[in-house]
Amino acid sequence: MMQKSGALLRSFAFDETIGTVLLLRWWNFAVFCGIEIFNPDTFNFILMKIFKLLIIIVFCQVFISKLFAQNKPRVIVLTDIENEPDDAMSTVRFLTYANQFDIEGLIATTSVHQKNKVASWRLREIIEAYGKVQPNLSLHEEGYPKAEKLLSLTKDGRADYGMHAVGKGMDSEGSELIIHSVDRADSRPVWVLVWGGPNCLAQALWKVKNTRNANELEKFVSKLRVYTISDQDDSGPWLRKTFPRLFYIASPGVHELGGYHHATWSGISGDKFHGRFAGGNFKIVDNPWLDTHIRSKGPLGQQYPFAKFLMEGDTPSFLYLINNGLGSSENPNWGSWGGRYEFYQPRTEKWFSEPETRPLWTDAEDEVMGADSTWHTGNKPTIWRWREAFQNDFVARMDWSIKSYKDANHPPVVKLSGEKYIKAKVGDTIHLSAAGSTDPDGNTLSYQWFYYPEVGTFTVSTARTGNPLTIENVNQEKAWFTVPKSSRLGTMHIILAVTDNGNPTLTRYERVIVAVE
Ligand SMILES: [Ca+2]
Ligand SMILES: [Ca+2]
Repeated sequence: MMQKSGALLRSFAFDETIGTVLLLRWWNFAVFCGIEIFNPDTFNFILMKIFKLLIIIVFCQVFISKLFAQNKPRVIVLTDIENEPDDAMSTVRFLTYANQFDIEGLIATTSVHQKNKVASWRLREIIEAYGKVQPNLSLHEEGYPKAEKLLSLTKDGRADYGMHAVGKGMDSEGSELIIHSVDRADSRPVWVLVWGGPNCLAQALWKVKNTRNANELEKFVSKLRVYTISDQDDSGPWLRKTFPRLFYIASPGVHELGGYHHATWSGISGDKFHGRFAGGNFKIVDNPWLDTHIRSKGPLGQQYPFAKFLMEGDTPSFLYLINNGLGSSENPNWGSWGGRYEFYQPRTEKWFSEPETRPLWTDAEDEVMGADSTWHTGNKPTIWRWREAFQNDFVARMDWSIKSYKDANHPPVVKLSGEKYIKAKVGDTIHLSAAGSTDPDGNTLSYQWFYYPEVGTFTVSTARTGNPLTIENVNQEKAWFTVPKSSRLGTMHIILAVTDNGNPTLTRYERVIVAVE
Protein backbone atom coordinates (compact mmCIF):
# COMPACT_ATOMS: atom_id res chain seq x y z
CA MET A 1 0.00 0.00 0.00
CA MET A 2 2.78 2.37 0.99
CA GLN A 3 4.69 1.53 -2.17
CA LYS A 4 1.64 2.21 -4.30
CA SER A 5 0.97 5.50 -2.56
CA GLY A 6 4.61 6.46 -3.04
CA ALA A 7 4.29 5.83 -6.77
CA LEU A 8 1.13 7.90 -6.91
CA LEU A 9 2.83 10.72 -5.04
CA ARG A 10 5.67 10.62 -7.53
CA SER A 11 3.22 10.72 -10.43
CA PHE A 12 1.45 13.63 -8.77
CA ALA A 13 4.76 15.49 -8.40
CA PHE A 14 5.33 14.75 -12.08
CA ASP A 15 1.93 16.27 -12.98
CA GLU A 16 2.78 19.36 -10.99
CA THR A 17 6.10 19.65 -12.81
CA ILE A 18 4.34 19.27 -16.14
CA GLY A 19 1.93 22.05 -15.14
CA THR A 20 4.76 24.42 -14.26
CA VAL A 21 6.66 23.58 -17.44
CA LEU A 22 3.55 24.18 -19.57
CA LEU A 23 2.94 27.53 -17.89
CA LEU A 24 6.53 28.64 -18.48
CA ARG A 25 6.34 27.50 -22.08
CA TRP A 26 3.11 29.44 -22.60
CA TRP A 27 4.78 32.51 -21.06
CA ASN A 28 7.82 32.15 -23.34
CA PHE A 29 5.56 31.63 -26.33
CA ALA A 30 3.59 34.79 -25.45
CA VAL A 31 6.76 36.84 -25.12
CA PHE A 32 8.12 35.31 -28.31
CA CYS A 33 4.99 36.29 -30.22
CA GLY A 34 5.33 39.85 -28.95
CA ILE A 35 2.06 39.77 -27.03
CA GLU A 36 1.85 42.70 -24.72
CA ILE A 37 1.43 40.66 -21.55
CA PHE A 38 0.86 43.64 -19.35
CA ASN A 39 -2.19 44.53 -21.36
CA PRO A 40 -5.02 44.17 -18.73
CA ASP A 41 -6.92 41.57 -20.82
CA THR A 42 -3.84 39.42 -21.34
CA PHE A 43 -2.88 39.76 -17.69
CA ASN A 44 -6.36 38.66 -16.57
CA PHE A 45 -6.13 35.79 -19.01
CA ILE A 46 -2.85 34.65 -17.40
CA LEU A 47 -4.34 35.00 -13.93
CA MET A 48 -7.29 32.84 -14.97
CA LYS A 49 -4.91 30.19 -16.32
CA ILE A 50 -2.95 30.18 -13.06
CA PHE A 51 -6.19 30.01 -11.09
CA LYS A 52 -7.42 27.03 -13.14
CA LEU A 53 -4.07 25.29 -12.73
CA LEU A 54 -4.24 25.75 -8.97
CA ILE A 55 -7.75 24.30 -8.91
CA ILE A 56 -6.51 21.28 -10.87
CA ILE A 57 -3.61 20.82 -8.42
CA VAL A 58 -5.91 21.02 -5.38
CA PHE A 59 -8.36 18.61 -7.03
CA CYS A 60 -5.51 16.15 -7.75
CA GLN A 61 -4.37 16.37 -4.12
CA VAL A 62 -7.87 15.71 -2.77
CA PHE A 63 -8.41 12.88 -5.23
CA ILE A 64 -5.09 11.24 -4.40
CA SER A 65 -5.53 11.59 -0.63
CA LYS A 66 -8.97 9.99 -1.00
CA LEU A 67 -7.39 7.19 -3.03
CA PHE A 68 -4.83 6.51 -0.26
CA ALA A 69 -7.54 6.64 2.36
CA GLN A 70 -9.54 3.97 0.51
CA ASN A 71 -7.04 1.36 1.64
CA LYS A 72 -7.22 2.21 5.31
CA PRO A 73 -9.86 0.98 7.75
CA ARG A 74 -12.12 3.76 9.03
CA VAL A 75 -11.95 3.62 12.82
CA ILE A 76 -13.83 5.12 15.78
CA VAL A 77 -12.58 4.28 19.29
CA LEU A 78 -14.88 4.31 22.32
CA THR A 79 -12.83 4.27 25.53
CA ASP A 80 -13.55 4.36 29.27
CA ILE A 81 -10.12 5.93 29.60
CA GLU A 82 -9.06 6.73 33.20
CA ASN A 83 -11.09 3.89 34.74
CA GLU A 84 -7.64 2.32 35.15
CA PRO A 85 -4.31 2.92 33.38
CA ASP A 86 -4.68 0.43 30.56
CA ASP A 87 -6.80 2.51 28.17
CA ALA A 88 -4.09 5.22 28.25
CA MET A 89 -1.54 2.53 27.45
CA SER A 90 -3.66 1.34 24.51
CA THR A 91 -4.07 4.94 23.31
CA VAL A 92 -0.29 5.38 23.13
CA ARG A 93 0.12 2.22 21.06
CA PHE A 94 -2.90 3.12 18.90
CA LEU A 95 -1.40 6.51 18.03
CA THR A 96 1.87 4.92 16.88
CA TYR A 97 -0.34 3.19 14.26
CA ALA A 98 -2.35 6.34 13.50
CA ASN A 99 -1.17 6.22 9.88
CA GLN A 100 -2.59 2.72 9.40
CA PHE A 101 -6.15 3.88 10.02
CA ASP A 102 -8.49 6.60 8.92
CA ILE A 103 -9.30 7.72 12.45
CA GLU A 104 -12.79 9.27 12.44
CA GLY A 105 -13.41 9.60 16.17
CA LEU A 106 -11.94 9.11 19.64
CA ILE A 107 -14.79 9.12 22.13
CA ALA A 108 -14.49 9.04 25.92
CA THR A 109 -17.21 6.87 27.46
CA THR A 110 -18.35 5.23 30.65
CA SER A 111 -18.29 1.54 31.55
CA VAL A 112 -19.09 -0.73 34.45
CA HIS A 113 -15.74 0.38 35.88
CA GLN A 114 -16.45 4.11 35.56
CA LYS A 115 -20.18 4.77 35.57
CA ASN A 116 -20.51 8.53 36.00
CA LYS A 117 -17.62 10.25 34.30
CA VAL A 118 -15.91 10.48 30.94
CA ALA A 119 -12.32 11.62 30.47
CA SER A 120 -11.65 13.03 27.01
CA TRP A 121 -9.11 15.35 28.69
CA ARG A 122 -6.79 12.36 29.01
CA LEU A 123 -7.15 11.51 25.31
CA ARG A 124 -6.22 15.12 24.52
CA GLU A 125 -3.22 14.96 26.82
CA ILE A 126 -1.86 11.90 25.00
CA ILE A 127 -2.68 13.37 21.58
CA GLU A 128 -0.72 16.54 22.51
CA ALA A 129 2.29 14.32 23.26
CA TYR A 130 1.74 12.55 19.94
CA GLY A 131 1.79 15.97 18.27
CA LYS A 132 5.35 16.48 19.52
CA VAL A 133 6.57 13.28 17.83
CA GLN A 134 4.28 13.23 14.77
CA PRO A 135 6.97 14.82 12.54
CA ASN A 136 9.48 12.20 13.65
CA LEU A 137 7.05 9.30 13.13
CA SER A 138 6.50 10.70 9.63
CA LEU A 139 10.18 10.16 8.82
CA HIS A 140 9.50 6.42 8.96
CA GLU A 141 6.12 5.96 7.27
CA GLU A 142 3.81 8.39 5.55
CA GLY A 143 0.26 9.24 6.52
CA TYR A 144 0.52 10.18 10.21
CA PRO A 145 -2.31 12.68 10.84
CA LYS A 146 -1.63 15.97 12.58
CA ALA A 147 -2.49 16.15 16.28
CA GLU A 148 -4.88 19.04 15.52
CA LYS A 149 -6.95 16.78 13.33
CA LEU A 150 -7.16 14.08 16.03
CA LEU A 151 -8.02 16.68 18.66
CA SER A 152 -10.91 17.86 16.50
CA LEU A 153 -12.23 14.28 16.43
CA THR A 154 -11.97 13.78 20.20
CA LYS A 155 -15.43 13.83 21.81
CA ASP A 156 -17.34 12.90 24.93
CA GLY A 157 -20.14 10.40 25.30
CA ARG A 158 -22.68 10.87 28.11
CA ALA A 159 -21.31 10.62 31.63
CA ASP A 160 -23.95 8.05 32.46
CA TYR A 161 -24.00 4.28 32.65
CA GLY A 162 -25.24 1.77 30.07
CA MET A 163 -28.84 1.75 28.82
CA HIS A 164 -29.71 4.51 31.29
CA ALA A 165 -28.01 6.82 28.77
CA VAL A 166 -29.84 5.43 25.71
CA GLY A 167 -33.15 6.81 24.44
CA LYS A 168 -34.93 10.10 23.80
CA GLY A 169 -32.84 13.14 24.75
CA MET A 170 -29.71 11.05 25.28
CA ASP A 171 -27.73 12.17 22.22
CA SER A 172 -24.14 13.23 22.83
CA GLU A 173 -21.40 14.68 20.65
CA GLY A 174 -20.01 11.14 20.58
CA SER A 175 -23.22 9.47 19.36
CA GLU A 176 -23.74 12.24 16.78
CA LEU A 177 -20.19 11.77 15.49
CA ILE A 178 -20.88 8.06 14.95
CA ILE A 179 -24.03 8.85 12.93
CA HIS A 180 -22.26 11.46 10.77
CA SER A 181 -19.36 9.13 10.16
CA VAL A 182 -21.54 6.22 9.02
CA ASP A 183 -23.67 8.55 6.87
CA ARG A 184 -20.65 9.92 5.02
CA ALA A 185 -20.51 9.04 1.32
CA ASP A 186 -17.76 6.46 1.68
CA SER A 187 -18.36 2.83 0.83
CA ARG A 188 -15.87 1.50 3.38
CA PRO A 189 -17.31 0.12 6.61
CA VAL A 190 -16.83 2.02 9.88
CA TRP A 191 -15.07 0.05 12.60
CA VAL A 192 -16.20 0.90 16.13
CA LEU A 193 -13.60 -0.41 18.57
CA VAL A 194 -15.06 -0.52 22.06
CA TRP A 195 -12.65 -0.39 25.00
CA GLY A 196 -15.35 0.32 27.61
CA GLY A 197 -19.15 0.27 27.41
CA PRO A 198 -20.72 0.66 23.94
CA ASN A 199 -23.71 2.79 25.03
CA CYS A 200 -22.59 5.68 22.81
CA LEU A 201 -22.94 3.39 19.79
CA ALA A 202 -26.24 2.12 21.23
CA GLN A 203 -27.55 5.70 21.34
CA ALA A 204 -26.50 6.32 17.73
CA LEU A 205 -28.35 3.17 16.62
CA TRP A 206 -31.35 3.93 18.85
CA LYS A 207 -31.68 7.32 17.15
CA VAL A 208 -31.35 5.95 13.63
CA LYS A 209 -33.89 3.21 14.41
CA ASN A 210 -36.38 5.79 15.71
CA THR A 211 -35.96 8.41 13.00
CA ARG A 212 -35.47 6.44 9.75
CA ASN A 213 -37.32 3.73 7.84
CA ALA A 214 -36.42 0.04 7.85
CA ASN A 215 -34.34 0.19 4.65
CA GLU A 216 -32.36 3.18 5.87
CA LEU A 217 -31.75 1.46 9.18
CA GLU A 218 -30.57 -1.70 7.45
CA LYS A 219 -28.20 0.31 5.27
CA PHE A 220 -26.82 2.10 8.33
CA VAL A 221 -26.31 -1.13 10.28
CA SER A 222 -24.64 -2.82 7.30
CA LYS A 223 -21.85 -0.22 7.33
CA LEU A 224 -20.89 -0.86 10.94
CA ARG A 225 -18.26 -3.30 12.22
CA VAL A 226 -18.00 -3.65 15.99
CA TYR A 227 -15.24 -5.22 18.10
CA THR A 228 -15.91 -4.98 21.85
CA ILE A 229 -13.74 -6.04 24.78
CA SER A 230 -16.28 -8.23 26.64
CA ASP A 231 -19.55 -6.52 27.70
CA GLN A 232 -18.62 -3.53 29.83
CA ASP A 233 -22.18 -2.30 30.27
CA ASP A 234 -25.68 -3.62 29.53
CA SER A 235 -25.90 -2.05 26.07
CA GLY A 236 -23.77 -4.72 24.34
CA PRO A 237 -26.38 -7.50 24.67
CA TRP A 238 -29.08 -4.93 23.77
CA LEU A 239 -27.21 -4.01 20.57
CA ARG A 240 -26.88 -7.66 19.56
CA LYS A 241 -30.52 -8.59 20.12
CA THR A 242 -31.99 -5.34 18.74
CA PHE A 243 -29.85 -5.31 15.58
CA PRO A 244 -29.51 -8.99 14.65
CA ARG A 245 -27.47 -8.26 11.52
CA LEU A 246 -24.94 -5.98 13.22
CA PHE A 247 -21.39 -7.30 12.57
CA TYR A 248 -20.13 -7.94 16.09
CA ILE A 249 -16.90 -9.43 17.46
CA ALA A 250 -16.89 -10.12 21.21
CA SER A 251 -16.37 -12.58 24.02
CA PRO A 252 -19.78 -12.02 25.65
CA GLY A 253 -19.82 -11.75 29.42
CA VAL A 254 -19.54 -9.28 32.24
CA HIS A 255 -16.87 -8.69 34.84
CA GLU A 256 -19.16 -9.22 37.84
CA LEU A 257 -19.82 -12.81 36.78
CA GLY A 258 -16.19 -13.57 35.89
CA GLY A 259 -16.53 -12.99 32.16
CA TYR A 260 -13.03 -11.58 31.70
CA HIS A 261 -11.40 -14.86 32.73
CA HIS A 262 -12.98 -16.54 29.72
CA ALA A 263 -12.47 -13.75 27.19
CA THR A 264 -10.18 -14.09 24.18
CA TRP A 265 -8.77 -10.57 24.64
CA SER A 266 -7.10 -11.51 27.94
CA GLY A 267 -4.62 -13.43 25.78
CA ILE A 268 -2.85 -10.12 25.22
CA SER A 269 -1.25 -10.11 28.70
CA GLY A 270 -3.59 -11.71 31.25
CA ASP A 271 -1.28 -14.66 31.94
CA LYS A 272 -1.26 -13.95 35.67
CA PHE A 273 -4.41 -11.87 36.13
CA HIS A 274 -7.83 -12.34 34.47
CA GLY A 275 -6.89 -14.99 31.99
CA ARG A 276 -4.48 -17.06 34.12
CA PHE A 277 -2.87 -19.27 31.51
CA ALA A 278 0.54 -20.65 30.60
CA GLY A 279 2.40 -20.70 27.30
CA GLY A 280 2.83 -17.01 26.51
CA ASN A 281 6.06 -15.09 27.10
CA PHE A 282 4.91 -13.00 30.08
CA LYS A 283 8.18 -11.12 30.50
CA ILE A 284 7.52 -9.00 27.39
CA VAL A 285 4.15 -7.71 28.64
CA ASP A 286 5.31 -6.94 32.17
CA ASN A 287 6.21 -3.55 33.67
CA PRO A 288 10.05 -3.91 33.76
CA TRP A 289 10.18 -4.74 30.04
CA LEU A 290 7.73 -1.89 29.29
CA ASP A 291 9.97 0.49 31.27
CA THR A 292 12.94 -0.31 29.05
CA HIS A 293 11.26 -0.53 25.67
CA ILE A 294 8.27 1.85 25.84
CA ARG A 295 8.26 4.28 28.76
CA SER A 296 11.84 5.41 28.19
CA LYS A 297 11.06 6.70 24.70
CA GLY A 298 10.31 10.39 24.44
CA PRO A 299 7.11 12.36 24.99
CA LEU A 300 4.83 9.53 23.92
CA GLY A 301 6.66 7.01 26.13
CA GLN A 302 6.16 9.33 29.08
CA GLN A 303 2.39 9.08 28.55
CA TYR A 304 2.47 5.28 28.90
CA PRO A 305 1.41 4.53 32.49
CA PHE A 306 2.30 1.57 34.69
CA ALA A 307 0.04 -1.43 34.30
CA LYS A 308 -2.10 -1.76 37.41
CA PHE A 309 -3.77 -5.06 36.52
CA LEU A 310 -2.53 -6.00 33.05
CA MET A 311 -1.06 -4.43 29.93
CA GLU A 312 -3.54 -3.01 27.40
CA GLY A 313 -6.60 -5.26 27.69
CA ASP A 314 -8.32 -3.26 24.93
CA THR A 315 -5.52 -3.36 22.36
CA PRO A 316 -6.60 -6.59 20.54
CA SER A 317 -9.46 -4.56 19.02
CA PHE A 318 -7.05 -2.58 16.81
CA LEU A 319 -4.27 -5.17 16.51
CA TYR A 320 -7.01 -6.91 14.54
CA LEU A 321 -6.96 -4.18 11.87
CA ILE A 322 -3.21 -3.65 11.48
CA ASN A 323 -2.14 -4.11 7.92
CA ASN A 324 0.61 -6.72 8.33
CA GLY A 325 -0.47 -9.29 5.75
CA LEU A 326 -1.87 -11.72 8.34
CA GLY A 327 -5.47 -10.82 9.07
CA SER A 328 -8.49 -10.20 6.86
CA SER A 329 -10.85 -7.78 8.53
CA GLU A 330 -14.04 -9.23 7.06
CA ASN A 331 -12.94 -12.74 8.09
CA PRO A 332 -12.38 -12.87 11.87
CA ASN A 333 -12.08 -16.67 11.58
CA TRP A 334 -8.82 -16.32 9.60
CA GLY A 335 -6.90 -15.15 12.69
CA SER A 336 -4.81 -12.02 13.22
CA TRP A 337 -2.74 -10.27 15.89
CA GLY A 338 -6.15 -9.39 17.40
CA GLY A 339 -7.11 -13.06 17.84
CA ARG A 340 -9.40 -15.46 16.02
CA TYR A 341 -13.18 -15.59 16.19
CA GLU A 342 -15.82 -17.86 14.65
CA PHE A 343 -19.42 -17.05 13.74
CA TYR A 344 -22.00 -18.91 15.83
CA GLN A 345 -24.64 -18.47 18.51
CA PRO A 346 -22.93 -19.35 21.78
CA ARG A 347 -24.71 -21.38 24.45
CA THR A 348 -25.54 -19.41 27.55
CA GLU A 349 -22.61 -19.36 29.95
CA LYS A 350 -22.98 -18.43 33.61
CA TRP A 351 -20.81 -15.32 33.07
CA PHE A 352 -23.22 -13.89 30.42
CA SER A 353 -25.59 -11.19 31.62
CA GLU A 354 -28.32 -12.70 29.42
CA PRO A 355 -28.64 -15.45 26.77
CA GLU A 356 -27.39 -14.65 23.27
CA THR A 357 -30.21 -14.44 20.75
CA ARG A 358 -28.18 -14.62 17.52
CA PRO A 359 -24.84 -15.67 16.05
CA LEU A 360 -21.85 -13.33 16.42
CA TRP A 361 -18.10 -13.55 15.86
CA THR A 362 -16.93 -15.05 19.12
CA ASP A 363 -14.41 -17.29 20.92
CA ALA A 364 -12.50 -19.85 18.87
CA GLU A 365 -9.64 -22.17 19.80
CA ASP A 366 -6.14 -22.52 18.40
CA GLU A 367 -3.56 -25.13 19.36
CA VAL A 368 -0.21 -23.38 19.80
CA MET A 369 3.28 -24.43 20.90
CA GLY A 370 4.06 -22.24 23.91
CA ALA A 371 7.25 -20.62 25.17
CA ASP A 372 7.28 -23.56 27.63
CA SER A 373 7.62 -26.09 24.74
CA THR A 374 4.14 -27.49 25.44
CA TRP A 375 1.06 -27.42 23.24
CA HIS A 376 -1.76 -25.20 24.49
CA THR A 377 -5.34 -25.22 23.17
CA GLY A 378 -7.76 -22.40 23.85
CA ASN A 379 -9.05 -19.02 22.78
CA LYS A 380 -6.26 -16.99 24.44
CA PRO A 381 -3.47 -18.60 22.38
CA THR A 382 -5.18 -17.06 19.31
CA ILE A 383 -3.64 -13.79 20.57
CA TRP A 384 -0.53 -14.69 22.60
CA ARG A 385 0.85 -16.79 19.73
CA TRP A 386 1.77 -13.48 18.00
CA ARG A 387 3.03 -11.70 21.13
CA GLU A 388 6.73 -11.41 20.20
CA ALA A 389 5.79 -9.98 16.81
CA PHE A 390 3.30 -7.36 18.01
CA GLN A 391 5.43 -6.29 20.97
CA ASN A 392 8.52 -5.85 18.79
CA ASP A 393 6.43 -3.91 16.30
CA PHE A 394 5.35 -1.52 19.06
CA VAL A 395 8.96 -1.13 20.23
CA ALA A 396 10.03 -0.20 16.70
CA ARG A 397 7.25 2.40 16.40
CA MET A 398 8.24 3.95 19.72
CA ASP A 399 11.77 4.16 18.26
CA TRP A 400 10.26 5.88 15.22
CA SER A 401 8.86 8.54 17.54
CA ILE A 402 12.38 9.64 18.58
CA LYS A 403 15.00 8.21 16.18
CA SER A 404 16.21 8.91 12.67
CA TYR A 405 15.35 6.48 9.86
CA LYS A 406 18.79 4.88 9.81
CA ASP A 407 18.80 4.34 13.59
CA ALA A 408 15.47 2.51 13.65
CA ASN A 409 14.14 -0.71 12.17
CA HIS A 410 11.37 -1.05 9.59
CA PRO A 411 9.39 -4.15 8.69
CA PRO A 412 10.19 -6.40 5.76
CA VAL A 413 8.11 -6.24 2.61
CA VAL A 414 6.84 -9.74 1.92
CA LYS A 415 6.30 -10.95 -1.60
CA LEU A 416 4.80 -14.25 -2.60
CA SER A 417 6.13 -15.17 -5.98
CA GLY A 418 3.34 -17.67 -6.62
CA GLU A 419 -0.45 -17.43 -6.46
CA LYS A 420 -2.26 -16.61 -3.22
CA TYR A 421 -5.12 -18.95 -4.16
CA ILE A 422 -4.23 -22.39 -5.45
CA LYS A 423 -6.55 -25.19 -6.58
CA ALA A 424 -5.19 -28.68 -5.84
CA LYS A 425 -5.98 -32.37 -5.39
CA VAL A 426 -4.87 -34.84 -2.70
CA GLY A 427 -1.30 -35.96 -3.51
CA ASP A 428 -0.36 -32.78 -5.41
CA THR A 429 2.89 -31.04 -4.49
CA ILE A 430 2.33 -27.39 -3.63
CA HIS A 431 5.32 -25.11 -4.20
CA LEU A 432 5.64 -22.01 -2.06
CA SER A 433 8.06 -19.16 -2.65
CA ALA A 434 8.79 -15.86 -0.94
CA ALA A 435 11.45 -14.94 -3.50
CA GLY A 436 11.49 -11.19 -4.01
CA SER A 437 10.76 -10.33 -0.38
CA THR A 438 12.85 -7.36 0.69
CA ASP A 439 13.73 -5.25 3.70
CA PRO A 440 13.91 -1.45 3.57
CA ASP A 441 16.92 -1.46 5.92
CA GLY A 442 18.79 -4.13 3.97
CA ASN A 443 18.37 -6.63 6.83
CA THR A 444 18.77 -10.36 6.35
CA LEU A 445 15.41 -12.12 6.25
CA SER A 446 14.36 -15.43 7.77
CA TYR A 447 11.31 -17.41 6.70
CA GLN A 448 8.77 -19.58 8.45
CA TRP A 449 5.96 -21.40 6.65
CA PHE A 450 3.23 -22.98 8.69
CA TYR A 451 -0.13 -24.62 8.26
CA TYR A 452 -2.92 -22.92 10.26
CA PRO A 453 -5.04 -26.05 10.75
CA GLU A 454 -7.90 -24.38 12.65
CA VAL A 455 -8.63 -22.09 9.70
CA GLY A 456 -10.25 -23.30 6.48
CA THR A 457 -12.39 -26.37 5.94
CA PHE A 458 -9.79 -29.01 5.02
CA THR A 459 -9.47 -31.31 8.05
CA VAL A 460 -6.68 -33.64 9.12
CA SER A 461 -6.38 -35.46 12.40
CA THR A 462 -4.40 -33.64 15.07
CA ALA A 463 -4.65 -36.58 17.46
CA ARG A 464 -0.88 -36.97 17.78
CA THR A 465 0.53 -33.53 17.02
CA GLY A 466 -0.58 -29.95 16.73
CA ASN A 467 1.39 -29.75 13.50
CA PRO A 468 -0.30 -32.29 11.24
CA LEU A 469 1.24 -31.17 7.92
CA THR A 470 4.90 -31.64 6.99
CA ILE A 471 6.23 -28.69 5.01
CA GLU A 472 9.65 -29.33 3.42
CA ASN A 473 12.23 -26.52 3.71
CA VAL A 474 9.88 -25.04 6.29
CA ASN A 475 12.28 -22.22 7.24
CA GLN A 476 13.61 -21.41 3.76
CA GLU A 477 12.61 -18.88 1.13
CA LYS A 478 11.22 -21.73 -1.01
CA ALA A 479 9.24 -24.57 0.53
CA TRP A 480 6.78 -27.23 -0.58
CA PHE A 481 4.38 -29.85 0.73
CA THR A 482 2.24 -32.70 -0.49
CA VAL A 483 -1.50 -32.37 0.04
CA PRO A 484 -2.30 -35.18 2.51
CA LYS A 485 -5.25 -37.55 2.40
CA SER A 486 -8.28 -36.31 4.23
CA SER A 487 -11.80 -37.48 4.83
CA ARG A 488 -12.91 -33.83 4.63
CA LEU A 489 -11.55 -31.82 1.72
CA GLY A 490 -11.69 -28.04 1.53
CA THR A 491 -9.45 -25.01 2.02
CA MET A 492 -6.03 -25.06 3.72
CA HIS A 493 -4.46 -21.85 5.02
CA ILE A 494 -0.65 -21.67 4.86
CA ILE A 495 0.95 -18.68 6.62
CA LEU A 496 4.31 -17.24 5.64
CA ALA A 497 6.08 -15.21 8.34
CA VAL A 498 9.10 -13.19 7.20
CA THR A 499 11.28 -11.77 9.98
CA ASP A 500 14.23 -9.41 9.61
CA ASN A 501 17.37 -9.33 11.79
CA GLY A 502 17.07 -5.67 12.72
CA ASN A 503 16.69 -4.37 16.25
CA PRO A 504 14.04 -5.23 17.28
CA THR A 505 13.30 -8.02 14.80
CA LEU A 506 10.13 -7.29 12.82
CA THR A 507 7.73 -9.69 11.14
CA ARG A 508 5.28 -9.41 8.25
CA TYR A 509 3.10 -12.09 6.70
CA GLU A 510 1.39 -13.49 3.66
CA ARG A 511 -1.25 -16.17 3.40
CA VAL A 512 -1.66 -18.87 0.76
CA ILE A 513 -5.04 -20.56 0.51
CA VAL A 514 -5.07 -23.99 -1.11
CA ALA A 515 -8.49 -25.26 -2.17
CA VAL A 516 -8.35 -29.07 -2.22
CA GLU A 517 -11.03 -30.64 -4.42
CA1 LIG B 1 -11.07 0.04 28.90
CA1 LIG C 1 14.14 -4.01 8.74
